[in-house]
Amino acid sequence: TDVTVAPAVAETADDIAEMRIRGAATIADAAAEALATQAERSEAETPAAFREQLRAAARTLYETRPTAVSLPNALRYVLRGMEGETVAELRRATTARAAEFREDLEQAQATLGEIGANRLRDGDVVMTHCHSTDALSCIKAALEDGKHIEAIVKETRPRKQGHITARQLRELGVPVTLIVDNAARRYLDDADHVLVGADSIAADGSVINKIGTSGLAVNARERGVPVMVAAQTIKLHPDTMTGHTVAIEMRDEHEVLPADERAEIVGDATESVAGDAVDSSTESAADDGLTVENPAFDVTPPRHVDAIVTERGQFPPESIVTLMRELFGETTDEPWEQ
Ligand code: RUB
Repeated sequence: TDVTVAPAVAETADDIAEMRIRGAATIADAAAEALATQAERSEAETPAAFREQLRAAARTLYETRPTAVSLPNALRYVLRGMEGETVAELRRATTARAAEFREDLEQAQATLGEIGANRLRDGDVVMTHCHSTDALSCIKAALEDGKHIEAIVKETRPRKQGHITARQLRELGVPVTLIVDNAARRYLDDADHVLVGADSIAADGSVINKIGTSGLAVNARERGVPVMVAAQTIKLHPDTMTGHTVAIEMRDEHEVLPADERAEIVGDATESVAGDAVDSSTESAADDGLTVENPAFDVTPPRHVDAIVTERGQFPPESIVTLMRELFGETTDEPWEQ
């Protein structure tokens, strides 16, 4: 069935896909808000039509980016609250459920921050990767406890989310040293913790986060620097309990190598095909022998992680599955596929 979603939902989906809205927690919040908007603006005349619209909106949001499980977890949570006999009841229930989700998300991040702050001592230096609101919540709480914290912030190529982290830390008054990713091992000697967030956490305690996290964790282990992962339980990936792996998003190569820089390496592919019109969108597919890969995330195995900090407490990665079973049970469904 061809069900049109509210323009505001399509807009949010586009913002997520294009990373104007990014980071696992922020994506989850925006997705719940979009479902509430769909519910509010729905002109469905029957409960069945309303439900179908909400499911279509959820599918549109779900298809934006594959790695952060907070997105499907948010959609699942809101759709499960879609209960009622009339359109008015369904609308009320769905918007209330979305509001509840968003409040819980904010509360969980604050609670997680207080728990994580216990690991940070006065005067500690923290090395960050990418930009994680869960990780920043730990630093914020440590500052509120009166501790002095300094940060070494990895730039995080290709999208430079480290700049967002640096800005927000400076707003909190934290002294920041910004480094390129390649300098991380050298500066680990000055760090007391590596502190990162997560897009997904698998049942074996593997942490899926921004590309480069796993290499950083290996180097931190070698240097004896503990690795702390700040991740609300919304980051726990239920499908991994039954042996599924987490999809790693591959993003557009132009984030790594803009077209004009590519031309500097291999020449202008559009010129080399004499006389033929070359569609610029397939330009990179031209057989010039240069492949650019742009995976957005990687997997850090549990042995390189010291602790996963959630709003439900801190866990060694190997025991996170206990919490997952408690929160999700053994099975999950995808209500937007019904
Ligand atoms: C963001 C990223 C963040 C996690 C956690 O990647 O890897 O570390 O999403 O963030 P991208 P938060 O920039 O590609 O979305 O703690 O805010 O959920």
